Amino acid sequence: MERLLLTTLLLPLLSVDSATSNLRTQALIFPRESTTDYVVLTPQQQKPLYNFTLCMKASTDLKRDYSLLSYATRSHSNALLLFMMKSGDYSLTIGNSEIFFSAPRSSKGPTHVCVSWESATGIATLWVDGRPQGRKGVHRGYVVGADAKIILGQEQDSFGGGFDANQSLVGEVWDVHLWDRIIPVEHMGLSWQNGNLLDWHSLTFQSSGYVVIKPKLWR
Ligand SMILES: *[C@@H]1O[C@H](CO)[C@@H](O)[C@H](O)[C@H]1NC(C)=O
Ligand SMILES: *[C@@H]1O[C@H](CO)[C@@H](O)[C@H](O)[C@H]1NC(C)=O
Ligand SMILES: [Ca+2]
Repeated sequence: MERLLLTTLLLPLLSVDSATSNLRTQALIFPRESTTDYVVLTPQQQKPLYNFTLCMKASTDLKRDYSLLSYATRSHSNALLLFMMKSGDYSLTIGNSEIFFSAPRSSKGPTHVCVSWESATGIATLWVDGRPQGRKGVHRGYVVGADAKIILGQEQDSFGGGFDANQSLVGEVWDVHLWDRIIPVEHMGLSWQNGNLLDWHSLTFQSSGYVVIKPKLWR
């Protein structure tokens, strides 16, 4: 009886926690600077990444560093981190090894960024607004672990935590897609491509703190 009561009390709480939605027309807004506002994304499959492509769109007018996507494992809090530097350079960290790409600072409005990486060669390629920004080598031979916390809005210094308000994203993100492979060059920067690990059109996520979902302002 007590157990039944507990189950009926807990179930509605648990079911609102993590949901799968089609966010095709929607953006996630992080309206304020904080260490408490973030979204945890659950991939469609948990698998180690030998290759990946990550694409996302973001809009912010921050003039400091901020995290675009933070993927932590228990052994590496920066297993995969896409981070924007105050300078306007992009930082990509793979297994705690960091490289930088200088890219044209888009004046305002949204940025569409894609990054791919291949373990066998360590080659990473950054694309901004559909244009390649160059290739660099980082952490050849590393494998991005499967058991991960994938977080938007905050940068993890530990598994699922260690947030710093100075690295939080204040702004909005949408069209986040992650593949376990390098997608063809002609598809980089096309928003209709759906990731097989993270798919904005079928996204399982859980938000914490002050995060708002609204129709996209930009395509
Ligand atoms: C990663 O990509 C390389 C070629 O780019 C391919 O040979 C390899 O099989 C891929 N690995 C996996 C696990 O998909
Ligand atoms: C945030 O950055 C500012 C300027 O660099 C610094 O003065 C402040 O102490 C930082 N705050 C935190 C919480 O790290
Ligand atoms: Ca940090």
